[in-house]
Amino acid sequence: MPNDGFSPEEGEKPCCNLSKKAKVGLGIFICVLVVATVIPVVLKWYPAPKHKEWNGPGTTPHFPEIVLGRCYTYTQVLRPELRHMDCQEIAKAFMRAFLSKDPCSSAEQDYQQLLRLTNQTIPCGTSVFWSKSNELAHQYTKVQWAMFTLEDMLVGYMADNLDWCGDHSSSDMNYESCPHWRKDCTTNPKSVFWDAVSRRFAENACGVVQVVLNGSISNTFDRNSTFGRVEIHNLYPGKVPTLQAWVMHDVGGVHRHSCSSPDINDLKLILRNRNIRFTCQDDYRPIKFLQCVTNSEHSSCNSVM
Ligand code: N1C
Repeated sequence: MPNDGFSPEEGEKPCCNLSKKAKVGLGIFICVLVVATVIPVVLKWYPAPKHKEWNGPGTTPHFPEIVLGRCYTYTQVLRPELRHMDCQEIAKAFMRAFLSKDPCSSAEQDYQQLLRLTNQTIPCGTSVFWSKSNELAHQYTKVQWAMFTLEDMLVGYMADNLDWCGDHSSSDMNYESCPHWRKDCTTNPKSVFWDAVSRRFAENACGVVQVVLNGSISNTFDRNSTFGRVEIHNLYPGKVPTLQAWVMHDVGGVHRHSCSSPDINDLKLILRNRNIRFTCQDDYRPIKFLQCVTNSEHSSCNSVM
């Protein structure tokens, strides 16, 4: 006889007019009900620690995976001479530098292990610095394969364009927000990182070094930029005889500053005091060529080609 859920099956006590299936179903229903009511109550009493809210963008989604992936891309594909580097350890050291820490008390010391693990030497005369000319400087080193910006080095390559921070009350990253360097604090994990790696990049430079500057903006040479505040002060005069500056102007853009501007003279004086020779050239042709690739019709590009 088909079980209609009401007629007791053979061998079952007649007390409950429920089939075995119905009882299991009821049991599951009660369990789900209990879990659904208990969990929210527990969470209300013991809420997960909420991250503090900051004014800067939060950690880039999938930050650990991106860092690890970039490390492998760099060491296995782009620069296989570095294939012996331990990307797992490098990525761990990166996380350890800022996780479970107050994101406004970051210190260069936190990145020492990462710096040690990513130590990389490049030939003398191949360092390229930049300020407010991020894209152009990297287009330049992309075609001049033997030249290196910091982002052409492993540590800079891993972190380029990413955001990250943690929180002292949690072992997770804060994906919601991170301290903004001006509105919250300068000693945040990202600013401290760029200062630390930029300092090392400058300290390790040797031979004639170059800097790509943006002559179309008001702060062509900015004493408060990473280049003006950190890098020029950490070049070793014994190792770096000359800094060559290329002051580039946007195609068809304004010429706010050129090599003869007082701002550039400022840079010259700082370097002279540090016993480093300074040379400067406006619209350096090899870089101007790159600008003209995408603006070939502009009249200022006629004389370049
Ligand atoms: O402050 P900047 O430029 O003068 O910094 C550029 C200078 C370069 O020579 C690099 O060696 O300092 C180094 N550097 C980076 O490589 C870098 N990559 C990404 C400094 N900052 C870097 N960033 C991010 O860009 C970082 O978040 C920092 O705050 C900006 C600085 O860019 P900028 O003002 O144009």
